[in-house]
Amino acid sequence: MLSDEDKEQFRKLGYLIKPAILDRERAAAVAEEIDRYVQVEPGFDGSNIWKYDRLCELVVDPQTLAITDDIMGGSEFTFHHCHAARHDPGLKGIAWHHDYEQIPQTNRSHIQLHVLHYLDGLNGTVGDLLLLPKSHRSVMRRDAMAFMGDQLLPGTVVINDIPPGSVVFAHSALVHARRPQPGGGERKRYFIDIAFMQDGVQWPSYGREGWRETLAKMDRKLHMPNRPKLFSEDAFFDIADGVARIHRRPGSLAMLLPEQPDAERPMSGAIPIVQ
Ligand SMILES: O=C(O)CCC(=O)C(=O)O
Repeated sequence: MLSDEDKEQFRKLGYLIKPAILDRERAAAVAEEIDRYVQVEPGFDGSNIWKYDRLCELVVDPQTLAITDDIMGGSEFTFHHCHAARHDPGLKGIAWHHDYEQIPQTNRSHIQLHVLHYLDGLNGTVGDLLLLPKSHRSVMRRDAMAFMGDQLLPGTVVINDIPPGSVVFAHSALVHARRPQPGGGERKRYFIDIAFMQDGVQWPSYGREGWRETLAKMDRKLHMPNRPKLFSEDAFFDIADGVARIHRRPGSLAMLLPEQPDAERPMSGAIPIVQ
């Protein structure tokens, strides 16, 4: 599905843009569903996504899953969350941040992927997506760059001209921002993000409550026997437990971990980054 160049770009830069890969009818059907719940459920946060058929179909879209397989290097992966929103004129920006789920942030051993759908594309009105290439390989707090607001940083890639049905595949540790723009006009800003976690480590759950139920309901509804881990709760620990364990722990958390008798001891004091 992905060329070797695509895979290399994702590995090096942390993102890949696939223009117009969702056909117009699919995109329109998903947008219609979003229009409906914007009215009835403005606080939608994805935890009851199983109620929304078009969004569920998007989560298991064969093309998306095939690209995700390639990005994950063939290892299995698990669904974490799906957010969906219609951005109208006046939308606020979001300062530089990343969305890699890890408590505390210490390494980038496994891939978390954000699949960002822009159903109506981006055209420089309402809001642009800003990406900071290569930043997915640095380890930092999610809000470490927020003090920069949405100012352009050296190397920033501005995404403000992509056709309807475009999808951006971004490593979740890639630092990014949303830059607000006045206007809107005919085209709305429909935005959906779907996150997948690579198999091999346990990840923080999506939210504190109801995540097991969400996964179980998605599993029952979408039934993907050839992807047994896609909606498995075993991929997660409860985020509330993770947060509580580090809360107000001062200093170096390393000494709270059990010793690794066979661990190689680096010659210098430098901490090897697990990439
Ligand atoms: O609206 C966008 O294009 C990006 C939003 C964003 O930064 C996020 O969902 O983390």
